Amino acid sequence: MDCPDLHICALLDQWIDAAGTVTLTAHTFPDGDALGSTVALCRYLRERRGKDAVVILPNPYSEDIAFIAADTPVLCYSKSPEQAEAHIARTDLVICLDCNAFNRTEGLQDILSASSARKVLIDHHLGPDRDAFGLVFSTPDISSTCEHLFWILLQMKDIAGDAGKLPEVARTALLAGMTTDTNNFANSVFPSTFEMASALLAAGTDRESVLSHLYNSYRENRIRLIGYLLGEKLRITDSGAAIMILTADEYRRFRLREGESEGIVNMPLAIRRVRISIFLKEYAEDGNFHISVRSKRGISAADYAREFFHGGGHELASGGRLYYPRDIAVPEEAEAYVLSSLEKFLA
Ligand SMILES: [Mn+2]
Repeated sequence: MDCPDLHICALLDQWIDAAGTVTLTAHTFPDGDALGSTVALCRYLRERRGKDAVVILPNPYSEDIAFIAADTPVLCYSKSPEQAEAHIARTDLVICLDCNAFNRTEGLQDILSASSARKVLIDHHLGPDRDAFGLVFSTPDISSTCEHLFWILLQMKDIAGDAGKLPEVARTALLAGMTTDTNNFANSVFPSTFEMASALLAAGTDRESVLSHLYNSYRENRIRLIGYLLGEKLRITDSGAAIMILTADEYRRFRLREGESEGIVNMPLAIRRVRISIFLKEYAEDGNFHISVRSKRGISAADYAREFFHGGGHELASGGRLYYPRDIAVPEEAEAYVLSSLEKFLA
């Protein structure tokens, strides 16, 4: 892999040396890559550099990925705001991972923006908010933030290219985050992604355990939900768009927990004639719809999410929101909105 910019790696090394207390943060509704990258960097900073480093996430992550955190100190701002604010108040260095701007950190946005600490961005989404950070590591040409962080960590003086010097929990977290963002090597995979995996395996990281946690540890509810959605709810348009809408009512009926509908949006892409897949989840807490979009090569999920759902993300994997009454008058109009947006977009 082309090394990340050596000059800014050296600066990051110096900024870490100069810091006593560090805050690691990531985007709202943290996924495996967000949790994996913050946990990995936290463990490195604590175990190798002796820093008072804490992961502070906007809200809780799902149980499916809890194994990644192991015994790392992780605070959820929505659950323990006082503790989180106290740590940020004494923080010298804020590192924002898998998140291109503080406005994706929900309640943390104002506190982080106002903090006088030095700020670093490590990410792989399009459109980083460069002005908000003193150091920016940003490239979309990489599998995941975990991979990006891996190559940056190898440039640190004490690691010097030897993945075996990374703490074990950090190595596992990096492998897990990359695995979730690539759907286990199915998308966004670069030659460097295999190199990273190879180096982590050579260092003794237990991939079978990671895979077992990620793919063979679901609750029965999720699998029953998949059967229901694919059997009863999936609609495929003549233009090759797959649409699934999960209502707040169904969410309750299946007793789902946060994150348990994650990844279902990918499934209709297995159908030959499907070119783009849209998954809407009515979110009971704010009443709006959370949208996930996945597409096959040649169709931009990012453009679609940006144009119609106040969102964005990666070329083939992105997300957004559908608000009412701003975008639609009542929740029941969601499907009609999606159908008309698709007609415009695929025309
Ligand atoms: Mn990511």
